[in-house]
Amino acid sequence: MRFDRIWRHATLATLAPQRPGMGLIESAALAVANGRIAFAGPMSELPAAARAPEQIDLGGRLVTPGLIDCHTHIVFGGERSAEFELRLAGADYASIARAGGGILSTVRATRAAADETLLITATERLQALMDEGVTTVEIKSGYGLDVPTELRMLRVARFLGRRLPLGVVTTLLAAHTLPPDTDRAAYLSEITGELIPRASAERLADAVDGFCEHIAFTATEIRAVFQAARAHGLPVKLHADQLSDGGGAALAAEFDALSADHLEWTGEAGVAAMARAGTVAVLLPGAFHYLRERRIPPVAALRRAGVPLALATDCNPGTAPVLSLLTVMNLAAVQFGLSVEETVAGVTREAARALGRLSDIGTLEVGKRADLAIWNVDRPAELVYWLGRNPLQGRIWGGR
Ligand code: DI6
Ligand code: FE
Repeated sequence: MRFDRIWRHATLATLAPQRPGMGLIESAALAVANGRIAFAGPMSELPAAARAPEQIDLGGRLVTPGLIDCHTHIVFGGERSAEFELRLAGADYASIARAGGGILSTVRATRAAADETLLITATERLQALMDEGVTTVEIKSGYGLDVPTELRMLRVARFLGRRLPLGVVTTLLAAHTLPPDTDRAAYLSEITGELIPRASAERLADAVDGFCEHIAFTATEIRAVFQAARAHGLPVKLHADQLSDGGGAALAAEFDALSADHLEWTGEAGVAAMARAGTVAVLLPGAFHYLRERRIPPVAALRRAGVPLALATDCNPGTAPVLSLLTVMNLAAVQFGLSVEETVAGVTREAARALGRLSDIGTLEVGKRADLAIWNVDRPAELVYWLGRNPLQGRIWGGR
């Protein structure tokens, strides 16, 4: 039986849903063929006739699915450290945004940035994530806020997915905030009548997102955006209940959203609606940390309701200039009370689910992409325990 590569003496954290916990298999083997997992199980069950030109003994090291960062705004121009200093001196995010800073500050920088600049700066940030074993990243638009720049951002994201050894999933977030000097109704018509149809027709976006918040768009406005997304066959996700309970989680669930993200202010009704719809909760402790939030998402209620929990960096220049998914796992455990198992699942299986890609990535199961992370640790908890240590031993993308 011929494979391309076989890893032996591994400890596999399969995250296979039918296995308990993280689906750990000790003294395991994993074999790949044509970029796909062809065997993942006890070495004793590997066929005796298994052959491969390359066979690696891992000496018991941990192997997880490649990490998945399912919520980023990683393509953008400029940076906002000056705003960060203002916030350290007592200014708050919402008042900076209302004064024309915040997202709009990055919109001005992104509109002025050449494609090459956006590519170079995003590549540098993506490399930091890949250095920690990330094999798939979701990239949102949302700093263009006009048709040409929103589409340009999505094209840059697609180009990054072609140029780098990395899976890239794109999301149109034109409904991020109202662009300056623009009529609300006119901009929403531009989103629903031009941006979504073109992003769909040109296959630039895999989903549509929005920011449902008092400093951005109302539930009624987001509903119109989601109706247009549905009309053009695009799934939706939502920045929901981040700074206030605007009913975002329930609105996301109403449209069977892939995910509702942030959720610091989500109430019981929103949790129940998400559970009914199968909408994934994407928790973003990086933004919680940078905004000095005091109210954590309703993790216990989400857990009781069986809502899947995913984690992501939310990498963006304003509320989460975060380039470490391992740090996010630690923050989620320490600040939000997630278990080690929940944090590892949150950046693998559940992150894949939040992207609608669980059939292809997110677990170590036969037939899935051979996206793997090999760790120089004895226990999975060591991935969450350290701050500032990167124990990645090897990153495998598509079996290579
Ligand atoms: N919520 C956030 O935390 C980011 N966007 C959003 O909808 C903030 C983006 C920024 O401040 O640039
Ligand atoms: Fe975000």
